[in-house]
Amino acid sequence: MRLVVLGLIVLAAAVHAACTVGAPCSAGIGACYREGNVVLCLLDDVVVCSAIAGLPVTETCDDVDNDCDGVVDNGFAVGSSYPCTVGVGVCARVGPLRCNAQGGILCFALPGTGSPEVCNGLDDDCNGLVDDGIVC
Ligand SMILES: [Ca+2]
Ligand SMILES: [Ca+2]
Ligand SMILES: [Ca+2]
Repeated sequence: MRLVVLGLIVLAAAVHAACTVGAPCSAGIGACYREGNVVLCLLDDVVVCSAIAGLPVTETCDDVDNDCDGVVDNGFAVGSSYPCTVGVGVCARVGPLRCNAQGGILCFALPGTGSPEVCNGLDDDCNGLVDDGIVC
């Protein structure tokens, strides 16, 4: 019985040269992703990998796909459907809300750089005041 199994393994490896025993492979996605090596070639694209996917856990707001469904932080009000703004005046920039590694939600954008205030009806120096400190 053991000899038959070994014979099949050799045959499969010879016919499907695309598969290489020892080549890198992986199992799982998101936080469940694990790397390993091919230990057995079966059919085209069907290999036995030494990697064993991690176990999914409840999704938390941490910029990680904890439940291993391929979507990071699903179930939280984050992503491109939830725009937010950072900065004021001409420095205001819009970005998506995202979870951070500490379990909080942040606005994923960097405010622009201000410039000296000029009389134009805009808050050029981004201090929240329009045309302040100058005479228009
Ligand atoms: Ca997820
Ligand atoms: Ca998460
Ligand atoms: Ca101004």
